[in-house]
Amino acid sequence: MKYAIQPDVVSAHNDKLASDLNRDFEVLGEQLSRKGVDINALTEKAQAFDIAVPSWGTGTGGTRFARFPGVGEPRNIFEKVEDCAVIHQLSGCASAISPHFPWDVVDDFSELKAHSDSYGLSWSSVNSNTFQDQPDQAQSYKYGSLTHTSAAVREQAIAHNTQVIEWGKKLGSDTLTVWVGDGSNHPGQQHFQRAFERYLDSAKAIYAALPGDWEMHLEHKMFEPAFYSTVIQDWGSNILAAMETGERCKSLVDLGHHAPNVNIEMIVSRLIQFKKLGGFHFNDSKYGDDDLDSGSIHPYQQFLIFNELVDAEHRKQPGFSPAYMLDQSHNVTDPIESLINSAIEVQRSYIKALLVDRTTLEGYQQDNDALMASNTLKGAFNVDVSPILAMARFRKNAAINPLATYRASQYREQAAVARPDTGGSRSGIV
Ligand code: LRH
Ligand code: MN
Ligand code: MN
Repeated sequence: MKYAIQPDVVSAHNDKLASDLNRDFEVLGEQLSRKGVDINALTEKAQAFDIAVPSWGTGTGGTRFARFPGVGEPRNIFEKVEDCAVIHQLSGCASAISPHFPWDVVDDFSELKAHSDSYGLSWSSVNSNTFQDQPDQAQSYKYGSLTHTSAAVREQAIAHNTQVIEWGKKLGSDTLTVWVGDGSNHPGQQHFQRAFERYLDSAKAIYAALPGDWEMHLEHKMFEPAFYSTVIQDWGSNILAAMETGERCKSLVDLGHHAPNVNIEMIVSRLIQFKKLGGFHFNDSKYGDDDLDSGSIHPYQQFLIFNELVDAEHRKQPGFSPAYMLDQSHNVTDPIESLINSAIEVQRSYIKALLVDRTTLEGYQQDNDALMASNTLKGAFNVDVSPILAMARFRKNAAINPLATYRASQYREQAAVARPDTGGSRSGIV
């Protein structure tokens, strides 16, 4: 097994912090035991938690106006894997990578797989891209892809998706995620029903190429790049498409893809109820599809989403196994730092949601005691579970303080030397 950062850098840092952590863990353990909660059981849950990292998140993002790359950014998928290895080594909770094609150019898949295997990383969902034109492509996606009025364009977009499935098989993935920007910019430009019918036909054609043990996840987004209407604009269109397409076709919730103030946790509940929750793209948002760091703006919303997820886990809801992934764009931070921080912030929401006393909450719901029901959730949210998260990392030989360890390792400074002509992977529009 290879390490992106020398293990003695991590252990030297951990040695300095271990005794303080043990004391904090003991104090929290005592507080929780008074509430009948076993801190070690929670720590095991934290150790088992894992969230995938998007390959495109390892480079600086940018906006429609500018991109300000940092130094030593990965120039290809092999270097992105190395950065993902850092994220997992220090956070202990991000062992899978989600690639995006053709942003990730791969000549030799077995070489890439051997590279990721050497770091103990695996591959989660594979993403197709029919929202941009590639230099060598015959048909343009200017007016859509899977929903285009021209059959030739739709066929090209379907063929790309089936190609992505083939590539995913070589990496050991088991999920295809499809997001299209198809829609219109002017009222009247597109016939709503016909466009949706074309989408369903295309989705069914892709689904027919899906291996029997794979899932297909459809991702909705309200607007952008289409600014008047988007074909898969909301969870309603999404679940309808997933239901029409097939049992293993499910909806994916990207937190930034909804209208402001929408109750995302209730959408999650509905999708769970109908066995259609495929997975998540975690990020945070203030205005639109901002792709800000997870939990940086609305940590309580993220907790309430996990409250629904833990509730489903608790009730052993049939068909419940959502895939967790980050989908962020980092404009002003070191992407490795943001991704480490965000993975831990999502893990934090999960552990806090596990603290909710479900029997007590159910009693308050039954008695219509709104205030105490709300306080039951707030009580769990207000617990600082940092010692549990740090202990989970320590027990997995990850870093007690990941960011301090990362900075001490000088990984970025070394990458700046090793990767002089830094690239970048993500355009401003997504
Ligand atoms: C679209 C999106 C989708 C894309 C990614 C790059 O806004 O969230 O998941 O694949 O960004
Ligand atoms: Mn997304
Ligand atoms: Mn997005």
